[in-house]
This record gives sequence, structure tokens and C-alpha cells, in this order.
Amino acid sequence: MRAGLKISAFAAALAATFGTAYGVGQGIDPLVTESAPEPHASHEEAAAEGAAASPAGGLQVSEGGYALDLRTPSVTAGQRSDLRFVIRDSAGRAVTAYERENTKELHLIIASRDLGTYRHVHPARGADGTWSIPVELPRAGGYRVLADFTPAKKGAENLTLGADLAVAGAYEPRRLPEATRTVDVDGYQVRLTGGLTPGTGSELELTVARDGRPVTDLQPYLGSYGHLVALRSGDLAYLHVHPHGRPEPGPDVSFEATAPSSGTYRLFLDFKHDGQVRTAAFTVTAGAVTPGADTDEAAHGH
Ligand SMILES: [Cu+2]
Repeated sequence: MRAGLKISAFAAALAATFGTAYGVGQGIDPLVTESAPEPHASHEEAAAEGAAASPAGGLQVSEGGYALDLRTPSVTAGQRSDLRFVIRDSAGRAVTAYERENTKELHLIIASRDLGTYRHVHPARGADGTWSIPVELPRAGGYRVLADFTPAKKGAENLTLGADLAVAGAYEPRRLPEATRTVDVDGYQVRLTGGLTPGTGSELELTVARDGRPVTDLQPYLGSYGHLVALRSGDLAYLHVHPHGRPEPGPDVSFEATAPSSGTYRLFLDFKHDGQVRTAAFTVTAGAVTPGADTDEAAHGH
């Protein structure tokens, strides 16, 4: 059992390393993205629909000819300050035209490397293309700023670019909370059903209750009844999570997500009720740690 666990952890580390290397290749030459070989992919991964077509986002500061120029690379913990950034095209010009997604031109995620602090915000864009949002981050440390957007240009695809943000102050790293099925937030209980499977889409269902009673009057937020973001622990790779099934105002909100690799992820559900947006966070492990799976993965991977 102990040996199996070690092999699994090693395999997960390899998967993360290869995933990053593949991402870097994309940045150097976007033209070869579609046909980039994946010699490390297992048979299962290669067969999994969409696994190769949608690598994890957020790992690169530049991709597909666009770059995230974070004008505020550091802020101070506990102090309110303006976070400013510009999305630039391949000629270095500020992008000023975007397609709206979920009612917004750009979605910004700010997350600490230890995943203990998370913000999903919507900055304002100036006419010159500079985005800004006031932020106050409670704890010091390394953070990632992830911008999710689609340029309004023929052929442009949705991108998630990521940049490092330093938050000055006394740094105390925190451990990722243990995996749990139920999370309490401001008097609400949110239960998670389902999980993440590496390379394959799977359903995640979140059920919202208050004081033990199912909440059936969730309010629309950004065009739907809940928003889910998944970040991979270790590199903060960003997963695109899509709503699943018919939209209903609770108590269940469903999503479909594909984990790019085995490993540990943190899920953040934003939901709106009584006029306020709240966030429930879950730790989820993708890929069952079983001796059989370890052997299989090691055999295919090498
Ligand atoms: Cu958003």
C-alpha cells in the first residue's frame, strides 16, 4: 500500500511536469498547437475526448499571441490597493474589444499559491484597455492572477493567462484543507457529489442548504445559478468548468469538468442568495489512489 501511494505521487508529479512542458511549447509556436505530439499520453488519456484539445489554462503569461501585462506585480497584505493590468496582442497593443462570457468581458481570479485565499472579481476597463480593480488580500505570500477572456477578433479563442503577484508581509504558508464532502459558509451548508477524473469529463453536483433546509431560490449570478472554478494544487492550473444540465435555482447546481491530470484540486463555488455572493471551497483528489491504477499508469507512462 505504502509503495503504491509513492508511485502514484510520482506519477502525478510527472504528469504535472509534462503538462507544463507541453504548455511552454504552445507558447513558443502556437501554430503547432493542434498537432503537438503527446508522447507521454497514456492510451486512456489519448482516447479521452477533449483531453488533448483543452490543456490546462492559466499556466502561461502569454499564449496564442496574447499576453497578460500585470502592471501591479506586488501589493501589501491587508492594504487596499488598485490592481492594474493590460491584455496585449502580438504587436504589443492593448486589447480593447472582448467577447462577453457569462455577462462579463473578463473574469479575474486571484488565488494564493497555497489556495487559502481566493477572489473571483470583475475589473473595470478604461478606454485605453487598462483594467483595474481595488483589492485587499488578507495574507502575504505568492499569488497568481488569472485572466479569463476572449478577444473580439475573428478566430480568437477563449484564453486564461496567468501572472505572478507578490503580496508583501509576514508569510505563513498554510496546508491545503483535507478533502470533505460538505462545507459550511455563512450559515449555508454546501454538499459536493461526484468528483474529478483525469482526462475525462465528469459531473460535479453541488447542493445548497441553509439551516438544514434545501435552498430553492438561488439568484442568478453572471447569468447562471452558480459559478465553479477549479485550480490544481501545485501549479494553480485553471480548469474550465461548464454548467451541466438544466439551470434551476437550487438546491442542486451541476457542472462538468475535466481534470488535466491526477492530483489535488481546489474547487470554488460562487453562489448568490439573499442578494449576496458567497464562496464554498472544496478540496478534491482526481484519480483514485489504488494499487491497480498505479501499476497501469506507470506501465503506460514509461
Ligand atoms: Cu467572473
